[in-house]
Amino acid sequence: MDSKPQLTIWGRANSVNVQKVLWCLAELDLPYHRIDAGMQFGKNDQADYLAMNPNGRVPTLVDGDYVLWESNSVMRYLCMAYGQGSPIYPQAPKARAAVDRWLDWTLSTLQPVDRPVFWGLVRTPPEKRDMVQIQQAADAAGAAWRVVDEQLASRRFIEGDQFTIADIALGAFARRWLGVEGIIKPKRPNLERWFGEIAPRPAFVRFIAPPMS
Ligand SMILES: N[C@@H](CCC(=O)N[C@@H](CS)C(=O)NCC(=O)O)C(=O)O
Repeated sequence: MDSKPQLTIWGRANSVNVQKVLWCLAELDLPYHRIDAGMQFGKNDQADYLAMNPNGRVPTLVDGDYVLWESNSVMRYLCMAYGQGSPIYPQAPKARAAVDRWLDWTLSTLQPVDRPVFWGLVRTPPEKRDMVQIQQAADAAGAAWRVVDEQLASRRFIEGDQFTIADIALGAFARRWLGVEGIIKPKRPNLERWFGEIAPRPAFVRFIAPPMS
């Protein structure tokens, strides 16, 4: 595999799914070029973009003539292609599968309940917010975060002593959950302890910590 990749990421930097990929790239110390696309930047509804990603969603990775969409798959690919055995995506089957399940879990379980909370409180003007619906979604999100909190009760990172791309996927969503205000959230002390540990990482500071929009 080429040791000097020519990577392009399509996607706006305030998208949680783009943020995960940018964080992963930084952890792997990989150079890349990012092109704004999605929401106010448009482009993702254009034929050229849809030819790369028929979902019309961001992010999309372009690596030479190879094109890949789905943020978690992009993170896995970057680790496998350019991570040179990086511990952020362990190779042993059990350890790798344990990381993978959190990537699946964020998409299948967490994102559906995070989305209404984030959109309601960050991307909807106060006068248009349905606080009853937002709190219902927040209750469901709080229940989902309990699973993470319990896992973290006996682990430094989500899968043990090693920071992995599972911490990236969860950390990008945790920044939103812990960052929104105006809802009742259950106390999750292990989650907060873990968050305090990942938040100083330079890639988190650069890509995840900036104000939500
Ligand atoms: N499962 C996909 C979801 C992609 C997705 O829904 N991206 C959102 C942003 S987080 C999007 O493209 N929204 C439309 C837009 O930005 O115009 C992934 O993880 O890549």
